[in-house]
Amino acid sequence: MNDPVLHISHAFQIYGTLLESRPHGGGHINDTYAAAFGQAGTRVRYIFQRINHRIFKNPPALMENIQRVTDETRRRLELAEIPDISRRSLRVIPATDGKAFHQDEEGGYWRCYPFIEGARTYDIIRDTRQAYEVARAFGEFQQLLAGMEGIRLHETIPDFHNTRARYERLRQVVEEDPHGRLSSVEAEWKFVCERQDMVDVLLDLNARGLIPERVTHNDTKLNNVMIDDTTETGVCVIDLDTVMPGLALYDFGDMVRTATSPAAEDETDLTKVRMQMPMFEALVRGYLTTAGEFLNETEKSHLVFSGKLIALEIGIRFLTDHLEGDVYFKIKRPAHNLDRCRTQLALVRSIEDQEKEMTDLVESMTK
Ligand code: ADP
Ligand code: GN1
Ligand code: MG
Repeated sequence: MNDPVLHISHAFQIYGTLLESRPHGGGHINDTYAAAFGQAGTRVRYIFQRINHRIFKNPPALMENIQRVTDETRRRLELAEIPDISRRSLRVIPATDGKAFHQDEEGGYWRCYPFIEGARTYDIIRDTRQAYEVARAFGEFQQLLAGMEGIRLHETIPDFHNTRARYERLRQVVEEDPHGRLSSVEAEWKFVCERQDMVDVLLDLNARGLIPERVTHNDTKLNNVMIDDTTETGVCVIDLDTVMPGLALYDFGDMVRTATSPAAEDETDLTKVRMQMPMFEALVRGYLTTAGEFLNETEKSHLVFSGKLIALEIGIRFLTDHLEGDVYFKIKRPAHNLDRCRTQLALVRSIEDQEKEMTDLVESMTK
């Protein structure tokens, strides 16, 4: 059997026998497997992940971050006497040598978490309740980490949300056009160029001390929160590779990007892509219940902008990857990254069309 989990699961502190394992989830970056173990007559599942070492250059430092972050969220939940803590925060299962990861013979880095049962992730938003819950959960995650002591977390990907750097990289790739694909993306490149002024806004506000660096998740896609099957509440924030110093607005912006449109990220019918106001309202409401207590006025007044910016930023990244020959995001078909880019830019336009109403709404909810 060509199942990598078969070769590495023994290297983790897990009791019992491996019954089965299979690829799991649809993330663009890591390789994820769900594996079941027999433990004294009970079937218990775990998640195994091979960290994408090409993208995350220093997996031991990344796992040090995750260990600290999961310890801190658990400690805070315990202090607050929250029930069901083992489903509310990821827990790193140590390797047999005590490390937070195991390195296989090919140099691959593996980690293991308990499988959060009775919950699932969604790629497309279903209703306003989910939008509220996802935003509440990510806000709570930021809140739990706000007082974390010790040294600054490692930057697992430097300049991850540096939109100026993302724009400049695209410009460079456009100039080089290594795969001769530029002629088919003239419209997208023009769209981005026309919005170049946006890329410095949050960076400037941060440089001027108006919005602070915080511990943020930085990849707050809808499908990075597990939603409980029964209660429909957001139980656990997952995908912690990019938890590092960042801006709260990057997190809110990625929620707007992924939880307001009824279309898939790679939808080819762009008429389906739109920012839906009820979802946005639910996101703001959910986020403010937890993050409202620490956000400053400048952050609150840029909630709408952050959605537009992060949609543009990820659009820029998909376009860059398309021009570079699909070296970063996993693809399933030719021009997949271009399709993804187009949905992001369509979303930017939809936000622009509704910006005034969105801004009025946030004002009415924050005054
Ligand atoms: P990627 O970085 O590739 O997006 P994720 O960490 O988000 O990887 O995992 C991919 C998917 O696997 C998630 O969307 C989720 O559905 C599932 N998953 C991840 N961790 C767990 C877990 N501990 N319990 C249950 N499902 C999980
Ligand atoms: C990637 O790992 P995943 O699929 O949750 C990417 C995000 C992008 C997202 C676009 C480490 O997230 O930054 O916003 O795809 N993660 C990394 O869907 O680059
Ligand atoms: Mg993910």
